[in-house]
Amino acid sequence: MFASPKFNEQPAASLAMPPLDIKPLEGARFGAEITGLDPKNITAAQRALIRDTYKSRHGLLCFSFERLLEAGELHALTAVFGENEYAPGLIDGIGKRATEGEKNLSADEQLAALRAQGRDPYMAYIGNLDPHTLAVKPVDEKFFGEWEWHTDMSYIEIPPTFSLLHARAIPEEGGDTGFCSQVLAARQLPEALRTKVAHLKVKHDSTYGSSGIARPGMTAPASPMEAVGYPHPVLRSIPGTGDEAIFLGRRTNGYVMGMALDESEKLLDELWAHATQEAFCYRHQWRVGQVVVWDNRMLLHMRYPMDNSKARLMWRTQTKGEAVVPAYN
Ligand SMILES: O=C(O)CCC(=O)C(=O)O
Ligand SMILES: [Fe+2]
Repeated sequence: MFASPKFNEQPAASLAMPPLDIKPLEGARFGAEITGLDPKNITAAQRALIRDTYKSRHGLLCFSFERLLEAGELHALTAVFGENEYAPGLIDGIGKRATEGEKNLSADEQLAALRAQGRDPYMAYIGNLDPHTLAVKPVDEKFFGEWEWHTDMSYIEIPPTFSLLHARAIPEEGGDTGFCSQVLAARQLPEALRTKVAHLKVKHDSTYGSSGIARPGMTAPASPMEAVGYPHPVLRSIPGTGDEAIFLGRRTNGYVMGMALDESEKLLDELWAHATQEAFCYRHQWRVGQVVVWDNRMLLHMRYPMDNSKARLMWRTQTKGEAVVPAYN
């Protein structure tokens, strides 16, 4: 079980800096809420404290701010966790396929084109408001429904480790974000199931975003076996903590490599039922201004439905990951 960390114990160096208030997230077996951070002036000692808290609280941190952040401030907070990764859907191969006119552009050329349009390639805007004018914009009805459990961008070889969501506009009700600890899920994996999956890989599909909307240039595969994605080990090891986590990506178009499709479907249903048990989950109700950071290696997340007459806008950044380490070779 997760030990309850002692939140009052701060390193001596912290006495010289503005104090951060750190407390466990209410109602969760993991996660901490941090207040008192000035994202324009993050000290080395605060950085170390944030990283320690993230580890002791198993990969989920909520920074509460009383105002909206500037893009540079969100990037400064992102830099505490790692190097920027491109937002999905902007660069070919990262949640996007080249359209006819764009074929053969290198990543650098695509980047230059985005910059020329004034687009920040590291920032994703997720919502039904125009990110610049804040005018309501038409979106697919699926946006308002339930978004499936997933880890971000796990259809690429080296998925981002951290994702940061910054709440710009949120409905009074609905649109919560769920998090589910895959470290807890791995600890409670029945032995027979562990033995069965220890050396297996699951392909994580890139066709659809988590709301079920097809990504730019993508069309439905004939079957999960043909889906475009990347195979990852079902059980991964997390460098730095030594923990093991279940790594499933998303259920839609998931495929256990080497199995007959019906066998794969059955095993995935069993794994998902285990991995998403209520006991491993926490449901976050947002306040405007908050930034929630999670470790995609340790946690699944999903979004609860919301009323289609309401507005919700998040900014999201993500950090470059490192090679996925299988728990068993
Ligand atoms: O908007 C949310 O609450 C979650 C969206 C999501 O899955 C993400 O930003 O990765
Ligand atoms: Fe996501």
